[in-house]
Amino acid sequence: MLTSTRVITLALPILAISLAGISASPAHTIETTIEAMPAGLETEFALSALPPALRDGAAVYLLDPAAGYYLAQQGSSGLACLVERTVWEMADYRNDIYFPLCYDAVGTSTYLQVIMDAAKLRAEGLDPAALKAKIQARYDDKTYRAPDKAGLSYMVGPVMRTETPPDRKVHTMPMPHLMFYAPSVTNADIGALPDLAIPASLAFPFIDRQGNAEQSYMIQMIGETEKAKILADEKELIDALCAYRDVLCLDMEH
Ligand SMILES: [Cu+2]
Repeated sequence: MLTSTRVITLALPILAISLAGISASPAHTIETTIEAMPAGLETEFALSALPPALRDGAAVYLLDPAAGYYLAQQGSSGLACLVERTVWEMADYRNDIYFPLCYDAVGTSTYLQVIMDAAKLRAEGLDPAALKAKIQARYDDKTYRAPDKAGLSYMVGPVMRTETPPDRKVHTMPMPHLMFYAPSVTNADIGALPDLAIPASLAFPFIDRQGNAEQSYMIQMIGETEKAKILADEKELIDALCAYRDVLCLDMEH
């Protein structure tokens, strides 16, 4: 993820706009307060990150923006899912980041814990730069560690809105993929040559370093045929997300 200085750089323009009595267009207003999603929709969205056959056994965490994530549905398989709204390594609090993801048991006690702590620290009022520094410090002092065995995170849902290819800007798109834990592995290690602007270069495994070496993942995109099936099977959810908030519509560029 790229570090963004959006919050700081936009503070003055937003002030100037509001003084002039003109409301900024939604695309350019950076709201930092998160609104809770309807629980049913958030649950379905979170579980959409898993293949259908694995959903019944998964735990689901929902976000109370004022407090953090809470366990809404007990699981039995060790898998746990949520809709991530705060990306600590972005150092930017937006209210329009939404991506569902699930972790296996070792990922839940490590990476997912970091995601949940980030939401709680945001709720407690820590600013985004301080959040990033705090999470990194916890990795540095080994409070947080990468999982001690291999595993994966499922992100095979039909809709995600966060920084994505081709330009690491925020887009709403279907990009179903799997993320295998690969702490400290680099693209050079596996001979991969990903270029975010060239989709074909992302069709085979590459490393995405998400904030630090510990949070490096080997990404495997889901193929076009399977992706088309996911989009068809999840049409109801796709429509419900779009009806809920226009930034979540797949056919609109925001
Ligand atoms: Cu991912």
